[in-house]
Amino acid sequence: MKDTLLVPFSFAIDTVNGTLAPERPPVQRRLDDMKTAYAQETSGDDLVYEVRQIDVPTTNSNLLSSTTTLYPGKTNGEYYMTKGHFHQKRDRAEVYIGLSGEGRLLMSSESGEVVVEEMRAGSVNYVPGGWAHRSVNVGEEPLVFYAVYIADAGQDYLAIEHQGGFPVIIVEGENGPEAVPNPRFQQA
Ligand code: S6P
Ligand code: ZN
Repeated sequence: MKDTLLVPFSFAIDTVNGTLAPERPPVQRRLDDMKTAYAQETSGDDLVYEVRQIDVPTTNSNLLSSTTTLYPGKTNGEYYMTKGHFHQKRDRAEVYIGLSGEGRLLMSSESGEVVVEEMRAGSVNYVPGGWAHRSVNVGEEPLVFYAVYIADAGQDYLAIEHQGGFPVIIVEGENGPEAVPNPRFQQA
């Protein structure tokens, strides 16, 4: 079948707050939406992050992209973070481009390997297929980044829930943010 020919388009990103022009409605995640994501159960209506997606058809080898604005804060000593996911189609890769703030990108494979990378304005993180990814705001300002990925990737949040999160969590240590073992993690 012949691919649909899309018309080229452009957006402008506000790199400090992650909003788009033309505007896109944000998906919002509050503590209440992620009660079991943290090592200790949490709740509350505090806004943790917002995602604004530039929609394209999820077929025909398009690239989906979005901004994430992850607010600063902590719950039970853990920095605010995204839920985190594997891609539903495990081999789909993704690129993260840091726009502002300071964060950590937590990546883990299905066999439990872990890699933690830094995120800041100008950072580029490559997430290969097969690696779950979660971003964490370790600074005082919103962490804003742009993500680009193959449009049919999909997000598998359940696999992360089933294994009790990621193998490590990011907490404030004596010398700043540090990764420590997640007491809830169970190798799938
Ligand atoms: C999508 C990409 C990001 C995240 C966003 C929120 O593949 O990795 O756009 O969706 O940062 O994270 P999460 O884990 O709630 O989808
Ligand atoms: Zn992803």
